[in-house]
Amino acid sequence: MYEAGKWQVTEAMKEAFDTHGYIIVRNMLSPEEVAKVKEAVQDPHGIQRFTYSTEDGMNRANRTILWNHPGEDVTGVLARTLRIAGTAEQLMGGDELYHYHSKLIMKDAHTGGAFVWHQDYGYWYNNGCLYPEMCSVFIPMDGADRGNGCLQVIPGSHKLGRVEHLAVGEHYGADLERVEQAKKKLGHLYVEMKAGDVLFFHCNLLHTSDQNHSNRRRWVLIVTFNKRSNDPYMDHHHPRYTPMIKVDDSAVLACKEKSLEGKWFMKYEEDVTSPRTVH
Ligand SMILES: O=C(O)CCC(=O)C(=O)O
Repeated sequence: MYEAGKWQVTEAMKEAFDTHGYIIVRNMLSPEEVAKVKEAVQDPHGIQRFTYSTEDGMNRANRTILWNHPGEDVTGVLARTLRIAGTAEQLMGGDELYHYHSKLIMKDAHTGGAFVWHQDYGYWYNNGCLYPEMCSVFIPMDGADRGNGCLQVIPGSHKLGRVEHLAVGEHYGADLERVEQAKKKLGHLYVEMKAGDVLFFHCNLLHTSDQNHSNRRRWVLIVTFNKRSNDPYMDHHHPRYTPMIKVDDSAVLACKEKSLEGKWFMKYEEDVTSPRTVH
């Protein structure tokens, strides 16, 4: 549970992250902060202009907005706070992290698509990242539960190493035989979260989410980081090492910047992380 002004990553949190491949921090964003970030991500004149749709291969789709550099607007400031970037850095062992990319996944009411079981490193491996020394921070904008397609994880699966990934619709999915065996051995968890809770997870943690058949949308902001020491060995559609300036936690509410300059938004055809079968 997060307490403003008192937050620190403890040995117990680091141990939990190393053991299970994730930690959940409840109430890490205040309702006021969530409202501010939500207003920004919903603004039709803001990042919404960069939306594209990704089919799930099962007749549904999610809408996505992806940007490579954090920038100075509230989404970029949040990603660079000590609370988010600093916590991720400590959980990943203390080496310098840089912003790899962020995205808003819009799993809309009634129409939102699924994500097949995968590891983020299953994608990022192909980008010239030698080590699985990367992580994601999952920041729901809405309550996420079994009904509207919350994230599901296999605790401890980050220790399996990289599992083979194959094309499923417009996603790459982990080899299902491995996933089934891992579920039998390690169990499987629905990560139900309120807006304001934050999930930090390792890039080899197997995760998935179901389609959204409910009348409640499930939007999430996902911030991803790589280690400076794991600078990708080739140019690709996400940044190689770029220094990241961390900011104080108070910067979220203080942020007035609306400019999206320098964020390097991805176009649908540039996001080659996914196999493209439907256009
Ligand atoms: O939003 C979700 O349910 C999962 C997103 C995800 O796993 C991804 O974008 O790689």
